[in-house]
Amino acid sequence: MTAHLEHHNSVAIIRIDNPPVNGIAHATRAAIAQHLQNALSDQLITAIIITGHGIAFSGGADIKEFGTEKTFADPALPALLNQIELASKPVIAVVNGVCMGGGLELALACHYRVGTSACQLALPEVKLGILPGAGGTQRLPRLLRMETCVDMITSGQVLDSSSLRGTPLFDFFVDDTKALLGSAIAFAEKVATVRPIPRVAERAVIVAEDPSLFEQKRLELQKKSPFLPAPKACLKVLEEGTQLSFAEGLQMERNAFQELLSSPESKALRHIFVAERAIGKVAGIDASTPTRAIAKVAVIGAGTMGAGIAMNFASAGIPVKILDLQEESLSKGLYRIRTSYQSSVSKGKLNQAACEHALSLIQGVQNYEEIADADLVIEAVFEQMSVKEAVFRQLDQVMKPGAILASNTSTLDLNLIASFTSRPSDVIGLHFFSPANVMELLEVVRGRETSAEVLNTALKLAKRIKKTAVVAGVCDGFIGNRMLAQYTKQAAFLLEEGCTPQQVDTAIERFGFAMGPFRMSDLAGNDISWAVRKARKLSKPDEIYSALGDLLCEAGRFGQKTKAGWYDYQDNDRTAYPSEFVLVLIRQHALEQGYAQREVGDEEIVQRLVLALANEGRKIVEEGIAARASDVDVVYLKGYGFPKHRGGPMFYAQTLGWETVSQKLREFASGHRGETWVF
Ligand code: T1G
Repeated sequence: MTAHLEHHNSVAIIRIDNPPVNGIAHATRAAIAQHLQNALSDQLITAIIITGHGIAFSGGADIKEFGTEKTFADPALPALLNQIELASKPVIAVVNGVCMGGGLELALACHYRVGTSACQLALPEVKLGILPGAGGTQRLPRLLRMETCVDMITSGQVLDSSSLRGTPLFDFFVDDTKALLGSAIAFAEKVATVRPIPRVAERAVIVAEDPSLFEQKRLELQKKSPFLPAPKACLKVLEEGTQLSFAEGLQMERNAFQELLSSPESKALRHIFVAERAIGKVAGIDASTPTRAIAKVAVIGAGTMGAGIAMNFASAGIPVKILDLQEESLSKGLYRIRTSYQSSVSKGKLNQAACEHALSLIQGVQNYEEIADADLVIEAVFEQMSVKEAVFRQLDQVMKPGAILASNTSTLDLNLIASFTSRPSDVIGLHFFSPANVMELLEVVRGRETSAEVLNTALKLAKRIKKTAVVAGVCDGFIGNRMLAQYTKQAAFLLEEGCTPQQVDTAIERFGFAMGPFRMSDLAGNDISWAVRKARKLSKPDEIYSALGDLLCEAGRFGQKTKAGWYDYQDNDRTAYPSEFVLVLIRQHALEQGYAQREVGDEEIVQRLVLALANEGRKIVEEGIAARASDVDVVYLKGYGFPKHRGGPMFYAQTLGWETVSQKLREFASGHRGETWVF
């Protein structure tokens, strides 16, 4: 939580030391200020270096202090940076590692910057719903092209330090990272007597080469992130800074920073930042938990999911065999993979060499013996227990001892699947989301007997294939699909009460979802959920849900693939057109069932849908299926498109207040299909 001061002849070295990433907490700021003062008043010191201890220079202001009085407690970061900039002796930032946010702003306030390669530099505040609040928007444009500053600050993009070598941001660049500090000390001794001391604030702002830069970017940001105020605020502060003095620009930036810091969007994004890091804290797993080496993977089933799953491993450089007993589906699956990679190449997302390398790691096979030596096998066959049983009994016979047996099941009982084998502690669920090679979310389903070693191996492997892994217990639908079932159920009930599909979709899309439930269902295929309802009717005959979805499918309206679903569609056009047929179907159904019709406002539509998610999420946490509410948020943000500026269904409910939520749930329970509200 501090910083240390050491001397090297006439050079003082202030080393920021606040693990894990040298976040600039209040205590750190106070320590740096104290050491700076001591070095300035020490007659023997002619130059001062500031650097980081360990892997980072600094990951920025300490996010964990946001929302507390420590954020602005003296010395506030801007005041500290002002002290550095006005120091009477040269202060040199030695960027030894990650240098982000307030960390980069600190380096910018120094008089010189010494860099080395392979360090991450960014002003990522916009990802937290704020903007650089300690001079970053005013100092960076005095060193780098405005085009670079606009991209960096409005997107939070991370740049490698090497890409900035030779720009005015670095006064000296050391190739040999091991010699960084020694070389920097020599540099400090060289500039110790140079006067006047160079101050970034005294440089002129670099004007944009393209005068339409700001206008173009404004239009782009409005389209790309209409619900987030921070990107637009970043652009505004950069643009206005070109017309103001440095001091006026700092003040304007500070005002904008404080306004954003208190915004609901920033609170939501900061919640997500912490939530995404909390998911890795899993009961029974710690640094001492062993893992198994995963050098070879096998996938059973070459369908859409199996092919997508296999791509994740090949793209991560892990050889993978796809087994499908049907030659036609195997060749279809391999073809699907090749065209998917080629499509990424043609879109410029992948280079040809990487495409060929990934394809070289994928092999199609047609008998189980050929996958026996895999370290992990993932079953991705038809979602029916009898089919899973046959596969797992076969795997149990064939797979080498110690192989991990995973199922991609999206709803079925993993404990039952594990019972088909003699090694249930090696069985785990790896629930990928379609398209499996694109969607970031991975539900890692922990069976009753899944060993800690197997679970830990799956969590480490998820990082290797760039997935966000959330651990789920075993229940119908695990976390996301269980919540989705309640969401879609309420959507259909709203139709029975008098809403139209476009009214429901428009309301929830105004809330921030990219696509409402009915447009989404038409895209995914209404027949998919139809099959799930039919299967569930066998296991849960008393389950109450609207028959509208079944009536729609019985009319052959499966969605975009049949050019008719909840909406009508035209050839080569994905536009969803309101359907007169569907409106008649809905009204006829409501009439036959005797459902009273009424006007339902957008706010109620949103609350019925979002609180259905939160209500189910709360039960999922209470039952121990999810470890914490923020894990539920991560699932719904990463797997189901919950708008990130709202923080997640649980964060939304917590912000509303659970007492208010309960009051609204009681109201809903007294309304249409009230019996379905269990809370
Ligand atoms: N403050 C406090 N803790 C932080 C932190 C920060 N800035 N950054 C990371 N951590 C913690 C994180 O919570 C986790 O803790 C551990 O470090 C490892 O993180 C005025 C006000 C730096 C690139 O937005 O991008 O400066 O869970 O898993 O993958 O303008 O963390 O282990 O307890 O992500 O190696 C601006 C955010 C702040 C940078 C490292 N800075 N951090 O990635 O590790 S606002 C940021 C990152 C600001 C000024 C404003 C990444 C990383 P735990 P990790 P990583």
